[in-house]
Amino acid sequence: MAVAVITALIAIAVGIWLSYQIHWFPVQASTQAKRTDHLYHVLVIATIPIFVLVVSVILYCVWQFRMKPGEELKDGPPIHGNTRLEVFWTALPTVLLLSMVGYSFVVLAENEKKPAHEIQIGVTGQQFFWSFQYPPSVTGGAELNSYELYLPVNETVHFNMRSKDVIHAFWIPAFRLQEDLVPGITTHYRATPDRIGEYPAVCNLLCGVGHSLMRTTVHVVTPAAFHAWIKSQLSASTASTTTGGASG
Ligand SMILES: [Cu+2]
Repeated sequence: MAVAVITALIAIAVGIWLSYQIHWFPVQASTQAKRTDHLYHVLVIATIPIFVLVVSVILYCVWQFRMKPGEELKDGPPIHGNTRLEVFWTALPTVLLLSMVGYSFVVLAENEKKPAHEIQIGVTGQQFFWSFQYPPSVTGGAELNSYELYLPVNETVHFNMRSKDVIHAFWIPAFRLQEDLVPGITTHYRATPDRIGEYPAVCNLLCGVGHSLMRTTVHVVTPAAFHAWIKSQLSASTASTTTGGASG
């Protein structure tokens, strides 16, 4: 018994150590990503002792209660119920599950909380590309429609997502956020990018033959670079309309 307990404790320790060595996810580029990853790691650590316990009980029973020579026609002892054991194996998973669900709920609520200040950006999905709408409240001028997604760092953005045809899903792995785009309704999520860089945004629902090409890049830049980009896009779009839109 002592050997079994020590082996189990070593297995738990090795499992938890391994969970720190494995890089589960891409780089964290939003405050939501940090909370989500922390939640994930807590869940992994909570499940390691349970996994070891279950496997230990299985191995012990396989070894202890195996059929020995001469027992081929024997039946097991007639046992009916064990109240203490049944209460234990109902109460423990209930407490564990409720605490994990509770923590997940807190993280979700925290990720979706409306901050004092946020910017609105429209996301349009269609077979097989993305476009982004920056309203006058963001551009300080006319509304801007672009095929590029630029975001200012450390500013919460509220995405308003619409689909023109079928269901798509707007997934930014580095932000750990994803939501479906459903024709006829507008869906939302909030992201607070907190790391300057370029990250992929991917359609994560099979939407047709061009689905695998439905990707773009999220550019997280300084607020100054963001406003400079908006300005350059606005002047480019007015230039193309005044010259008759040669580029189409
Ligand atoms: Cu798609």
